[in-house]
Amino acid sequence: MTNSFDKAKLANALSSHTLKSATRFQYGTAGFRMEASLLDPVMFAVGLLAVLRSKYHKGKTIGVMVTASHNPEKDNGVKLVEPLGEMLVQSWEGYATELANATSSADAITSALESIIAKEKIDLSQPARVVVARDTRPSGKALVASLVDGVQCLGGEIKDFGLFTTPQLHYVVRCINTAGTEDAYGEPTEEAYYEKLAAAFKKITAGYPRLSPLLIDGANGIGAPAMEKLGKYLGDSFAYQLVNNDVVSSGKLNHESGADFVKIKQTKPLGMDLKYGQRACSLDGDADRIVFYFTEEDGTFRLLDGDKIATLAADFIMDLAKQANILVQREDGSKTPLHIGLVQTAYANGSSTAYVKDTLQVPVVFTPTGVKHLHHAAEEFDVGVYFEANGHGTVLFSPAAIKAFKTSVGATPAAEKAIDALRALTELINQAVGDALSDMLLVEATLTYQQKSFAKWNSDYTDLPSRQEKVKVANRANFVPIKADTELSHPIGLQEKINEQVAKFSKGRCFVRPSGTEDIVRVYAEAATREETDRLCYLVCGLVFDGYGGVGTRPTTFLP
Ligand code: NG1
Ligand code: ZN
Repeated sequence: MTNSFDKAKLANALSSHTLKSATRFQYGTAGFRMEASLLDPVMFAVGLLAVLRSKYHKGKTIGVMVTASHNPEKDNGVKLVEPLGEMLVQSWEGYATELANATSSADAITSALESIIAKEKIDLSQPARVVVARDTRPSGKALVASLVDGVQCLGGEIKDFGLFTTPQLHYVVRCINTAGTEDAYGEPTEEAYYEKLAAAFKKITAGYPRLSPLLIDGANGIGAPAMEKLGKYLGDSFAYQLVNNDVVSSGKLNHESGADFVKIKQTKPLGMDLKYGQRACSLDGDADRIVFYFTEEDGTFRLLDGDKIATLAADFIMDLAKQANILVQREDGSKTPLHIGLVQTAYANGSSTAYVKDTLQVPVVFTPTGVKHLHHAAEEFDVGVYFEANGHGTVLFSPAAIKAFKTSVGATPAAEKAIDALRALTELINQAVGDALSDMLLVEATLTYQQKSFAKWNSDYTDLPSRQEKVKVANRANFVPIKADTELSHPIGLQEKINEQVAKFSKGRCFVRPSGTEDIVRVYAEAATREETDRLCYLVCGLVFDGYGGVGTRPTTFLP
């Protein structure tokens, strides 16, 4: 067991990355995220922490993704990925915060490192392996170089995969760490990723007429070139047209485009000519979110968001399992039907929750915002379907479910076909993390198998009108969410005032929570009509702004 490191080497390496401003860093919902120009010391600290995390896991490979997802191009961010491709374990998020803030001096960083090594009993003689990738942001390359300095100064090995989508980085991390085991996830290369998805998609859709071409908005980010490459592997099995695929011009990334823009503004992206009868989708800046949409004949915009993707997927898998008569082996020796569950957050549309419970008759679990919470809850089911309304999510299959699919024999040709489709779905759906390209193919495979149009899919249930707004406040840390983000415990008194407003509206629901990725609080409202929804949202934004530290312009611009 070794617990000492070369302090002079650390001090020397830090001297090129010392924190010079008074910025306080915090590892939040999606890692560190802020203006790219502030991130250099953070990257160095993350390099150090990745080495410790790898040594803690006895040399397993740790992933680092450099991205700020749907945020503007000037921002960037970084998050750590665990050996099986999950997000960094929560108990280490505090260490990330401590180390990043300790980059102001050699003494501070040395003692922060020593304290983590002691607390976690890390044996520094273990090897350390780190892989890194980045999205198309211009700031990414230099930030990766700072990370490399951090990794190397503690003697870690680093492999740079260059430009990747976030889910591709998670995929390779899982592949590397499962190689040669019975859970082997695939070859850790970009090509193998495309090959795996394309082969599974072709298996499910074989023999069915192809759907009309899908318009894909690449948000002028990494999803665009990735889609072009995936398209080559899909060949004739999938027809699409890519727009917003300019990753060269500056300022275009996520600009009035991408999944977040489309979801929040409930309108098509810039750069897309969406005609009646066409089907479209938008990826976000790092291609881990996707939403679908179309327009009615009268031009009305219809959004098929994460809630609709979740219900489509749950319904499809339940149907296949029924046709295949899948029974899962339990630990007590019994065999019982597949236990399927759906995980949502407070941002899920109320109609979707009612549809899942009442029509699909599938249990729903609510977690706080942020996919790490949803992912965890989904692991409790044989098939755990989790999606945030914003289009970030996936479907997890338990080892027992995968075993049941592998060993089941269909009693009829139809049952055999359903089993084949279930097996292919376990290959098609990214098991590590929400993945826009994988989710896109999941939706398209489902719709192809069911020969279902977007309009038919949309008619499963009707969304209640909803609105999400941002309010800038002096200190968002004053807002403390409880009950899976549906209420606030602080500031004292605000929740009662929100409740008073909500009570005035038919089917009214409204909650306020601080964002973990932006310096704002979010206000979400739902009610029976568009007018009431907008009014409720406006009233609560006003409450927050006027009484609880609003700064800048009072948010009234969306008043009808
Ligand atoms: P914050 O900024 O904490 O609301 C946003 C999303 C989350 C999650 C993270 C990570 C909403 C309302 N919030 O978090 O769901 O996706 O970004 O990207 O969509
Ligand atoms: Zn994203």
